[in-house]
Amino acid sequence: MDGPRSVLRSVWAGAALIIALVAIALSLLTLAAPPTPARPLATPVPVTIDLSMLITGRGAIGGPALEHLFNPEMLVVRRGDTVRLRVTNGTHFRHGIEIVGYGVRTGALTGGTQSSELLTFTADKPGIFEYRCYLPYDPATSTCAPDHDKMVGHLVVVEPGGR
Ligand SMILES: [Cu+2]
Repeated sequence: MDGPRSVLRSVWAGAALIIALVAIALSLLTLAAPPTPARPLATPVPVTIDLSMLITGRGAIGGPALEHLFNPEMLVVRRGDTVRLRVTNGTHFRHGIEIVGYGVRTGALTGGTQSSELLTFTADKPGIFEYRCYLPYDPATSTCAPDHDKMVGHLVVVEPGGR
């Protein structure tokens, strides 16, 4: 006894079944789709960076410094960058800085006058490079200080990808 109501119910049931099947098929397709590969980070374009460094002392405010240092004691740049490093001597003694392995150094920077020099180089070698004062301690000429051997810092040249 199929009355019009029963036919209508069958049609609705059929439609619901089809919708459910389509939904299941779509969700299966989504699950089966290969994951989108992570997009690699864009490699940074080499830039020119301006950095500043002060040769300074620590300890005894208003009196002679107890120790001398390069501030900052570590510089981090990317390989390929052009570095413009302004080095200023803020101490009372003569100092000079050289980046070992990079063949870069200032002249002797006179103490007491805040003399400075701009070093420009391309950071073309990755790795860690020491920078240090290359003028040995000589009290007779006010050159460097007794803690000369402690005046070291590091230039860190990282790969552009960030390793
Ligand atoms: Cu020195």
